[in-house]
Amino acid sequence: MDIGIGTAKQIYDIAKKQGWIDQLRSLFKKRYKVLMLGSSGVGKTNLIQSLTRDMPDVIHYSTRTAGAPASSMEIHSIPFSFIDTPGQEAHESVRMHAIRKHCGSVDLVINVVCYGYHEYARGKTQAITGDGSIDPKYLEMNRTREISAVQEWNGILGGVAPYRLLTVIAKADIWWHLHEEVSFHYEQGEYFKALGAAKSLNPVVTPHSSVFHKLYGVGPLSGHFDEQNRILTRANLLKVIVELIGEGGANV
Ligand SMILES: Nc1nc2c(ncn2[C@@H]2O[C@H](COP(=O)(O)OP(=O)(O)OP(=O)(O)O)[C@@H](O)[C@H]2O)c(=O)[nH]1
Ligand SMILES: [Mg+2]
Repeated sequence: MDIGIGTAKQIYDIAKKQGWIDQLRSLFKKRYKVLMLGSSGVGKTNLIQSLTRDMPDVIHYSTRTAGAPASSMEIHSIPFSFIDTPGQEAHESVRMHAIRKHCGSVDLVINVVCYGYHEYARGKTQAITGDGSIDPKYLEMNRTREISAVQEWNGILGGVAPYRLLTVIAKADIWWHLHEEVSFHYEQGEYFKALGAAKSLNPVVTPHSSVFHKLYGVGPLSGHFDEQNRILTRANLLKVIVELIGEGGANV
């Protein structure tokens, strides 16, 4: 039952007088829930950290996510809870449990991808060729993994739903010189076509960079992505999150 405006005003006045107005405000403020998905090594955890920290530390491969921790934060005074998930194939049961647990109460799904520039505990010799460049076959293999990752959850979270899908292409500091090709892949190309039921969540695609970091500490950075780009893409990401939060998909 909604309380009337008159009653709400009286409660507000009493709380103000008695000095518990801040507690009252936070009690009535909804904390929006964002579910973070994406295969291992794409940058989900660093991305959550980058929302409240200017430049988070690079995450060492030995400390990848194992559970489904929640981080509380405010963006433009709006309270959020970001649920991180573990992307590693071995953690499938933890991930699926988190998806099923939160699917009825989520306000936004953020799906993190990085055009194949995944970084794992192992894989450096496969990723980096003798001349220090990144092997295109490694990237292709990981792009296939990104598609498999979507197909794990699109049947549960896709379809008509009261939340939207935001695809964040992380690691722009590495792939920015391929901007058009990368955007096409996620907005209209192979990846978009594989979204299946998740297409009804009316996906929005946006680039991001949490840290400047060479792949496996060796691969080249884009050379076309500077500090200004980082600030602008980050500001845009925050804006899109606030705009999409609590919005329904295409048919709601
Ligand atoms: N260059 C670059 N590296 C990044 C970026 N974001 C994350 N990384 C690095 O990529 C690696 C993986 O990042 P994580 O945030 O741990 O990836 P994750 O998606 O949480 O992986 P799981 O916990 O296994 O699911 C780490 O070494 C990060 O520091 C980025 O924007 N740019
Ligand atoms: Mg993680």
